[in-house]
Amino acid sequence: MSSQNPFLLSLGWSEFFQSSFEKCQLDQPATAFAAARVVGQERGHYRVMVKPELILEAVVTGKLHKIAKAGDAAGFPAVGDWVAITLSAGNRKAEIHHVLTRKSLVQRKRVGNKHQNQIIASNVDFLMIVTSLNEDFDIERLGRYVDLGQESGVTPVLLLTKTDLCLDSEAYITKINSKFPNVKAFAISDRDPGSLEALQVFFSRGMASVLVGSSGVGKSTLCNFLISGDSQKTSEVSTDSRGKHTTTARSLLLTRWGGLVIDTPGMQEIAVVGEVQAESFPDIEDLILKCKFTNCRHGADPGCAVVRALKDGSLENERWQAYLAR
Ligand SMILES: Nc1nc2c(ncn2[C@@H]2O[C@H](COP(=O)(O)OP(=O)(O)OP(=O)(O)O)[C@@H](O)[C@H]2O)c(=O)[nH]1
Ligand SMILES: [Mg+2]
Ligand SMILES: [Zn+2]
Repeated sequence: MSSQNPFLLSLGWSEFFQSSFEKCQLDQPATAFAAARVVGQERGHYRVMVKPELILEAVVTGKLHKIAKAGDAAGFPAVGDWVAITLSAGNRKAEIHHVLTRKSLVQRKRVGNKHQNQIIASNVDFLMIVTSLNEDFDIERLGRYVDLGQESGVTPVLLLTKTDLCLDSEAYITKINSKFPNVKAFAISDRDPGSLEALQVFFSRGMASVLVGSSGVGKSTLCNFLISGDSQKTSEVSTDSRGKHTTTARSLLLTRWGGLVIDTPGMQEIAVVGEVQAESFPDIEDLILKCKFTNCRHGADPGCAVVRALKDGSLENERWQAYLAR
């Protein structure tokens, strides 16, 4: 594994990750690891990029699962992570043995679970805080996102979308500049490609960004422009009952300028600290999959993984109640 591997370099590999990788390899000389980057994650299933155009389904090894489980959510791989893998199933699947040391980590507190934070993205340079210039605009919430970026070691950037629908974008910009003098802010619209070209510096080769913000503000629309017609996009969106395309999983994509971007689901999933928002429960959904019966009612049914987890304390009752009340 050479640090000069052009493919790895184009994906953001550096000496920093190389040395973490070498350490894993030294600790386990009998296993030949390859480096890969986590580009997708949904409910305990991962997708890792191993080579250009080669994305494999991946799971964590039992050993890593055990170690991660004993700590907090940060022990599990997240989108953006570099990982040490081996190939399995005739090179069609990957097993993740180690998460390489992270350069940065954006994470959130979970509603109803003090011990399990929610990882938004790892190893990114910019936290792109997306808000549309309408009902969604909430300067206090933007402030919490800015704080989150700063606490995570990631530079926050404000993207004000849908300027085409707003008569006084200038007023918003003035307000934002006075409230956040040290944060760069851009007014953009997907109807105005020129406004998007201004973002090139953040999405160039060697840079990685994560898009966060409420549902419907235009994160995926921006992503679409950034990846310009990459077919991966469509696999990441599902149509909900109202016929709305909404992002359901995090994914890392290569931009037209050679940088990387991570799209995330909107606020239904990402709860801002201090705000009680509906959120997803991937840990509980994973548990439910382990119940003996598919129609388990998570009460008196035998072999219930939820009841077991509540008993052994790995699932807090508070979090289970939050799930039930969602
Ligand atoms: N007028 C206008 N509409 C836009 C703009 N950007 C996005 N939209 C529209 O806003 C709607 C929501 O956009 P998405 O990109 O799916 O929003 P999202 O932030 O990814 O939403 P979630 O995946 O649910 O978090 C779509 O109908 C877009 O066409 C814009 O600049 N101007
Ligand atoms: Mg989306
Ligand atoms: Zn059950």
